Amino acid sequence: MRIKKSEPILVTRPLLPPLAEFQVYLKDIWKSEWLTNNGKHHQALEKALCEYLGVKYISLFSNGTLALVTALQALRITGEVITTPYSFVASSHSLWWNNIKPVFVDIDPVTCNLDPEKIEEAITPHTTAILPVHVYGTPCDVKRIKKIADTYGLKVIYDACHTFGVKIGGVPVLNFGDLSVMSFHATKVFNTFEGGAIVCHDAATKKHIDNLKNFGFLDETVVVLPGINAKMNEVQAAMGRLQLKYIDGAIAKRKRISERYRKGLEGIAGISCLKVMPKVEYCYPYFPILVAEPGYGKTRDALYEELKKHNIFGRRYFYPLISQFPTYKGLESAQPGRMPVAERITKQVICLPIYPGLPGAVVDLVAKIIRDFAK
Ligand code: T4K
Repeated sequence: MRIKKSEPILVTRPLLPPLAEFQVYLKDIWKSEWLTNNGKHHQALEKALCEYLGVKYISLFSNGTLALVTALQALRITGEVITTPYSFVASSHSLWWNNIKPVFVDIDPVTCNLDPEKIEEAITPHTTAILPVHVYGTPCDVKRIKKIADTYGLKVIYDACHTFGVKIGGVPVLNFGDLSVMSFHATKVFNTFEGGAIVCHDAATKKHIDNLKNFGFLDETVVVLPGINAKMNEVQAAMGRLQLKYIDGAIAKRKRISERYRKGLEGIAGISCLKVMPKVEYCYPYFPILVAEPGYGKTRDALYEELKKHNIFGRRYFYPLISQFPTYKGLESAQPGRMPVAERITKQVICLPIYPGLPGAVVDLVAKIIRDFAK
């Protein structure tokens, strides 16, 4: 199979339901003349998501970053927060926007998530919370993180932006931690163009979060908090409602693509895929591979460029590490050599294209290019 120059294969493409079905929603929104501020589609999506995801309370947001910023506000987190350097920058930027100092801790080489073994030694009298990320949708070691948090009286806010509908032993991963934050960006498994959410476990917290995302308004004339505007609008919410109709099929297709990659890449020296964890139901948002130069014979960046020559645009999520960006690199916890696992993996990773419409033949071709380039 050859890929036409005019049709690059991108790392991800949005889930787009049939336009005609979306137009039905748009007509309804036009007719109602209600565009935002907790409209009927917003309310319906919150209800539908609670049912689909198996969570009690959800507050929709205009994007995942504002949801992260607001989650930290909601729990009044201050001082230092332990987090991972191996994520999208928004995870740490949410701390910066709250004037909180991120303390970076190394990751586990199997899951690429915050290593629970290394959390305790990073706790100081200023630590108030842990902000782990379920990277690539692989759940963190939620039980051990809870134990540490309980021992030291810390809050846990999960960045669950990659974990749509993920379950561990049948339990939704979103039910762990004090709060979980989701992203419904166009590139995610489930999208509302831009969008996000906070999952919480009680009605009072949801009310507090809803106030925070709406300027702090309690009613027409009472403002109880210095809230922000982070509301999801009706067009976004309608897109979410429609996505739910197609989401199971989309995740099933992602699963098939993931399995096809694993098979196609089997036995290539120096190329490894992330381990499939037992009892986990995944949503397959990304398909990362690690390129170990000594075994493979070529560097990660050489393979990345080779794929581009074939019109295949993987992405090096997450390179560089967040701790290597100018905003953070002066921090003590960010110093080179402090996080050897993250420092290695960030130089080895390429996320290969994965999205529901990706043809199986392209998956086979990508695997073949990777195999042939090693020779
Ligand atoms: N925490 C974590 C762990 C996250 O991964 C993210 C977001 C957040 C927090 C923050 O949530 P949000 O505030 O974004 O809701 C993309 C996304 O913009 C970002 O949402 C995502 N993580 C991150 C991992 O990836 P870029 O800068 O790589 O996006 P971009 O524009 O280069 O697009 C990536 C690929 O997708 C390209 O190959 C093009 C393709 N694409 C993109 C868009 C926007 C499409 O085919 N259609 C599209 O509409 O950040």
